[in-house]
Amino acid sequence: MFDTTYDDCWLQYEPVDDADLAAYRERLSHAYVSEGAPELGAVRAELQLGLEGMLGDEPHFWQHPPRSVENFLVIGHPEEMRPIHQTIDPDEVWALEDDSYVIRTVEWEGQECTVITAPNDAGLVYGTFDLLRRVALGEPIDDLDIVSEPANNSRIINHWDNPFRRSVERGYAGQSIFDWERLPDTRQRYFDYARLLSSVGINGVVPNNVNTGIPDRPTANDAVAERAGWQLLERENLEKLESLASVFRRYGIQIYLSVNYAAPIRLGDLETADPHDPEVQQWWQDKVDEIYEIIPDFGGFLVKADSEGQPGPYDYDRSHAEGANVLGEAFEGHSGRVWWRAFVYSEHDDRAVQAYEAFEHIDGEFHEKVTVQIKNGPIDFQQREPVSTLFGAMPETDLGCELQITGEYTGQGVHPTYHVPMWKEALEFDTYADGEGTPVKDVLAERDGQGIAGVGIVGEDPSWTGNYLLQSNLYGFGRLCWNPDLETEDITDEWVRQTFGHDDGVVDAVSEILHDSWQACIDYHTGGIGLMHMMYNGEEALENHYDPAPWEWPEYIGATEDGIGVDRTSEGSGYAAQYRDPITERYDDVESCPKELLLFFHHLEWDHELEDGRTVVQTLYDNCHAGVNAVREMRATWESLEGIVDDRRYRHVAQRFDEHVFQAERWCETLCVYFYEKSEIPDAHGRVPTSE
Ligand code: GCW
Repeated sequence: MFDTTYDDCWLQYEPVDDADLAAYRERLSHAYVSEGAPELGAVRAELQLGLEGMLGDEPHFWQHPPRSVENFLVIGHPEEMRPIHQTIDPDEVWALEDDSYVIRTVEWEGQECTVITAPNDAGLVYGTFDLLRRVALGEPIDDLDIVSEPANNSRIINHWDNPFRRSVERGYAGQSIFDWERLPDTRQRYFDYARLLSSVGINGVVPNNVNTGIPDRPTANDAVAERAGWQLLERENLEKLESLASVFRRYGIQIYLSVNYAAPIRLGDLETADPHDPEVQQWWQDKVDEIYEIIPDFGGFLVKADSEGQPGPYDYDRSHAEGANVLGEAFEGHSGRVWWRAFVYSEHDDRAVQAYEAFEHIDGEFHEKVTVQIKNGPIDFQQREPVSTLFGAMPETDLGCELQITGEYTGQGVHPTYHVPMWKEALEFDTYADGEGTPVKDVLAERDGQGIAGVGIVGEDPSWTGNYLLQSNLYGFGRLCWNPDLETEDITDEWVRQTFGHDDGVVDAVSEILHDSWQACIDYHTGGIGLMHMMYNGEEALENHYDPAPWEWPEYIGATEDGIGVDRTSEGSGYAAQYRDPITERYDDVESCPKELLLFFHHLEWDHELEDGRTVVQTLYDNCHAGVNAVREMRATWESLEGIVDDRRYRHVAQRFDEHVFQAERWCETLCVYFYEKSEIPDAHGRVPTSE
């Protein structure tokens, strides 16, 4: 089943430790698995693959409970098999959220069974992956009592893949894996991708870019150039989409589509896409009904409207609620919904304030089939941002959080920047939406129409993610969506062990690299006290947002001769005032504003002294250099694994570390020289060149 031209990621299924083999074999050699739904085929296939790899043999599958053995595995719905409903109260299982599962060791008629049961088919797949993960991690499975419910109802990957041309906007791992020319023919890679996602609990995939109308780079092939994402709503393409859906469905994952707001004009020959126009409403209704005839479990639409050149309701002087609701209404009576992005901004003195200005006042006006999808921060997936004010400002609206798994601003496919700690910080942030103790993760988990979306990272590269170490972000994203209470260190440990094995030296070294990577990334890209958005922005899609260019967008950093930072306090651009108290107060006051966000909220003199006695500019110099040193240490740590980690992955990562060190040095030098030229204050340690 494995195609050797690409990596197995964390589903390596390496043989377990000899000492544990007998215990696992005893419980897992015989399996009695329900039949019927496509998901159940996935359960069997995964058990075969996983157990053959880890225990040396695939299990024997029975079509009734095997009575001659002492132990067996049972997987099925609460009421369909005696070893399940005679040992576990079905009502306990039916009461669980969709996709949940129970794994329990039970005694049944003198035999011991490991039962996996769930309220829906997908839960059985997730439960199977959970059990296999325990084996891969070397954990005991002889006395299990697990009830696992996903905290977030929707756990979705947003691909920014451009169909037909197969490029990926902000993708750093090669071409898109989705081959629309050949669909409805499927590829093994779709199955393996679905397995990776399902193994960490993902339940939705949007396979096309939110930019449905803009090619991200020219192509020589006109036939390809003419076609774009908005055309996926055409019948012929919907049939191709059903083929993809049929693969993902086996793994409990629903397929969605990014759609263009002007689709009624582009595809439907209408003259307007005005949401108040009855013909427009009818057009969307007919289109959605048509989709459900073809794809009965369709997940819904994702929409980028009035943003970066995409059409939207503002074209007709309508609000985003009016714009979204015409789509939402079309989903009445269907299972899916509309994910409407809040990423809306235009020429403005401070971009940070804009999403709130566009959305906060229409809280409560959205149709129940609409979710407003908000990026974690107010700018754009920067190395570190404060948490978006909108999470605490729209109690009457279903909200989704958008995170970026791909590393657009965090070193792209080269720097192994681990995003899990950044996401934890965002999810744990207390919004005070319902008084103290209302973190973002609780706001999101509160209602069914909500959840977390992550901008995808995979491509055709054999590593899937451009750098083997970056697989950790896809893994961690899924695990956190399922359970945002997991600790970063535990997610890391799980990922490293499944990916590189249990050698203590390897586990420690790789974990250390990942845990140091985010702070290092912040330091050399920003100086660590709240600056951001200092990257190159050329026409070349592949090089964009990678190199340093602090002079390009002065409004984001507010650098002047006397100081640096942007006044976003209540007296300044007003961004801080969009939070609830006491957050506003905390950020407004330079004394209580957390140091890591200081220059995001305040414009301070270059020689303003911080708590530790160092000036602003000296702190920037020091942090930039600390970032470079950290990257050098990360590289040295990786190099200590030569000959221990397999050569293929070792060399791939080592080469990227050489590039990473080079790039971190370049960022550090470029930023420091810029700060020096603006401030004319030399580095106290003489590291920054002071003459041309
Ligand atoms: O981060 C910016 C990216 C764009 C992206 C946009 C968005 C898909 O630079 O490439 O477009 O955000 O989120 O819509």
